Amino acid sequence: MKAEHYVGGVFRSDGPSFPLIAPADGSELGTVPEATREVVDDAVTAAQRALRGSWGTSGTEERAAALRAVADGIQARFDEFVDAEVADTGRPREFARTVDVPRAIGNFRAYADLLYGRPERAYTTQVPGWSAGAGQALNYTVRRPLGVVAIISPWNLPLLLSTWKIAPALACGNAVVLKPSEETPSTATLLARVIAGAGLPDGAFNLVHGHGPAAAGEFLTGHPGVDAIAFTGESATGAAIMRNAADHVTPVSFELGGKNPALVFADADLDAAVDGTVRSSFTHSGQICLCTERVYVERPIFDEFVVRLGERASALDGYGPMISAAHRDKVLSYYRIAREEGATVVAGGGVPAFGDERDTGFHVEPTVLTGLPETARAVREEIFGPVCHVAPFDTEDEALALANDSPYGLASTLWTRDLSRAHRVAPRVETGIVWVNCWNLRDLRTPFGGVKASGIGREGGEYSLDFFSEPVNVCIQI
Ligand code: NAD
Ligand code: 6OD
Repeated sequence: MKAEHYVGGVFRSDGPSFPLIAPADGSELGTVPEATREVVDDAVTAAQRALRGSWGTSGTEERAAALRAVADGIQARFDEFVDAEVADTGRPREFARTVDVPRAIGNFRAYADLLYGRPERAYTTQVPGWSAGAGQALNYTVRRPLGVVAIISPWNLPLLLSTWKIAPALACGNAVVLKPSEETPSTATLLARVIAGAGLPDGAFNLVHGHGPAAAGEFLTGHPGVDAIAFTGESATGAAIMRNAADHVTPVSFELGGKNPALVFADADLDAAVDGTVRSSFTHSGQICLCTERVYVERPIFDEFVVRLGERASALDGYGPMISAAHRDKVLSYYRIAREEGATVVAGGGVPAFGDERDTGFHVEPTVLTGLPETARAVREEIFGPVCHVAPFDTEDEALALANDSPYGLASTLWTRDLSRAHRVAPRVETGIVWVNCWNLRDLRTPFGGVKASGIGREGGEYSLDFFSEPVNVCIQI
């Protein structure tokens, strides 16, 4: 797959480029064009032109049909999307086949359904009103697109997370400029090919590749022609984007980092809690923002839980690599820091030796740690690798205090058979999502997002439609 920009309906790859490295074995997959300021300007101008043209006056049915055509187009090239995501990320093929590509299709279908199902909710609501001293009035609300939306996406779920924003942005009638992660450009390029064949007017969707700081990402998020920014990535990057966007007071929707806690109560189904924690800590080698990195276990079952989790982590195989050599080194540096801070390494803690081509890739071992104080860097900072620290607690209040003592607040997981406890504890955990006896069970209509340093705003269903459109009050005196 050759990475290309897609600007105003034209594919191009002019200008400088950089190599794309396969994390599975360190080989070079190809090159990626680096968008200059001029390419970014062209993309924003093309988006503005689309809004002044037929896209700007498109109706909900037309847009829903366009979203369905994109979903069908991804479905028709399903295996190409799987191949591209596997090559860029090194993830297990099964993960791309069952998660990434089906969810991308689902993202477009979900927003097409929302438009068809409740067009009046997405675009108008009627409120008969009374205006004091001026007689009766009819007030109604029109939902208007924001304009040109910049979407900046990360490398960990490249297609899933970019389409999670592109679909609602287009559904609301915005024009999009996407800048995917420099590490994972391929499925975005393939998506542009699908969109090019799906009947959207030129400029409604644009794609520019490149890096973030002092490059395409910064050019785009500081661009005066950009009307809104939807970003997923690290919290520090979110802060940099906010500073850059401040001059133009550009609205932002942010999905940021996490240091997600799991609380395992002594009354939990232990098999389910161990299984669930293996999934929540080690899926995609811990490179999902929702992954658990802090596990708090009620003391009577602490020892057994640690032994069982350690055994399961040591037995894992078939897992994928870290996205890059730099990220592998970051994760390994936390393994070292944890040891220096006094951790007991129950499982993993190093680099696996496979005896095949994976040994030149960027793999690290699934790792279980215990024995660290809550002040330790390995307990407080997001590592974004296959690692969790397990600590004991004695009371429900202590468990909550431990879970909430974090600058982050994305997702948490509770394991308990006591329904009253689940209802009592869930609203007191300071995270945007609380899973009870499950993890990452998704309904695309529910509010998705984090509190504290984990984000601003919510995505999903009507929450995304609310961000990507502006309510305008129309007041008619009767
Ligand atoms: P990152 O912040 O390094 O990069 C994300 C994107 O931002 C990339 O496209 C990058 O090029 C761009 N970027 C970087 N600096 C920029 C700048 N100054 N201006 C504009 N754009 C810039 O994140 P990553 O390493 O790709 O992804 C991992 C991080 O993302 C983790 O912290 C993870 O928790 C977070 N994440 C959060 C969610 C969520 O839903 N909350 C989902 C996935 C990932
Ligand atoms: O499932 C989703 O909608 C979603 N946004 C997942 C994010 C995962 C973070 O890596």
